[in-house]
Formats: sequence, structure tokens, C-alpha cells
Amino acid sequence: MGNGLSEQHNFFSSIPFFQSFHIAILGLDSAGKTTVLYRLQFNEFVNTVPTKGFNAEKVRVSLGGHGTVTFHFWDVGGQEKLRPLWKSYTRCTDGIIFVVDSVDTERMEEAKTELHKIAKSSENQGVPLLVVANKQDLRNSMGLAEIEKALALKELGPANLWHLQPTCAIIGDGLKEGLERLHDMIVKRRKMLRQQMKR
Ligand code: G3D
Ligand code: MG
Repeated sequence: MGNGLSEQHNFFSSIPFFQSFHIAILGLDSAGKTTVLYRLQFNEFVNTVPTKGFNAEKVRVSLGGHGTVTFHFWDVGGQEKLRPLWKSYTRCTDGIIFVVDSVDTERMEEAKTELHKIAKSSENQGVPLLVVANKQDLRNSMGLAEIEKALALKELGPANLWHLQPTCAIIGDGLKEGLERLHDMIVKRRKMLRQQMKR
């Protein structure tokens, strides 16, 4: 039944469509950014060395219900002297992954400062943020509620979509779930922007 148009629509919507997103991976040095990247890319643990500049990788991930999605990840060195560069990599990104070392209680305040600086910069207004609570395999890692409080995530305000994801990047636990949530937030934001433009 119907005029054929709806059948055509169903036919095309059943083809997995390809999308591509730019994602910056940020966080303090040694939080596990490069481990996250290579675990996502090769699905295996790669021994990392501190990142001097940046690593850029294109990774195709099959996300449940969304077909295959291509992510262009930029993993930027987290050492203090490299942090001013973050701004250049977050310009025009679709999403940001901010990796936190859940064991590094001493530098949680520093991580919070950097995270809020990024989220509040004018270029990143409303860019979806996946906060990765990494190294959850370690015995003395902080719990999620504790990390959410320490990073003052609720203070990011309603304009910023964010999700806090526990992970163990060396095994890969939690990464796929986190990426799915980030993807959902990016799609939601695009819809919101489209609706705003129509008004
Ligand atoms: P960075 O890119 O954020 O600077 P790296 O961090 O990816 O280089 O990781 C820093 C160290 O943390 C590495 O150990 C890495 O193996 C370790 N690491 C990363 N993710 C996890 C995790 O989920 N659990 C545990 N236990 N360790 C992790 P080394 O010893 O090479 O410094
Ligand atoms: Mg690195």
C-alpha cells in the first residue's frame, strides 16, 4: 500500500549509511588517551610512549543500530606545555573525549580545571563531551559518583551534553559503550541545531 515513496524510503533507510565524525581526545598526560585510541583502532593493547605532538587515526566502528560510523580521532599530548595546542584540535570537532586517570586523586583538581576550560571556551559551546573515567581496573580507583563530583560535571550546565563512562582502556572495557553514548549525543545535538535553524 501507498504511493511507492514510502517503500523507497524504507528501502534506503535499511542501507547502513556512512557517517564521519571528528573527535578530539584530551586529558592530562598519562590518563590513558593513546591507549584508548589504539584500543579503539586495533582492538588490542598497544604499548604507548608519551605523546609529543599528536596521533591522528581514522577508525571505523560498527555501532548497534547505526551501521558503520567513521571516527577521525585526534589524540593530543597532555603535558602542560602542549595544552595550549588543544584549542586548535577542538575547533570544529563533533565531540570531545576527555580521559581521566581514576587513580590520580592528586591531579583530579587539575583535570577539572582543564576540562571546564575546554567545555566553556566559546568554540566548544555545546560540543558533546564524553568523560572517560579510565583505569577502573586498579584497586584504588575513585568511583563514578566521586569522580562526577570532583570534576563538577553538573556545573557544566544544560547547554553541554555530557556522559561519564567508566573504562579500562588496556582491556577495552566500557569504550564501545562510551562511543555509542557520544555518538547518540552528537546526533541529538545535530537535531537540536537543525530545529533551531528552522525556527
Ligand atoms: P596518555 O596518552 O594519556 O599520556 P597513555 O596515556 O595512553 O600513554 O597511558 C599512560 C599509562 O597508563 C600507560 O602505562 C598505560 O599502559 C596505562 N594505562 C592506560 N589505560 C589504563 C587502564 O585502563 N588501566 C591501567 N591499569 N593502566 C592503564 P605505562 O606503564 O606505559 O606508563
Ligand atoms: Mg599519549
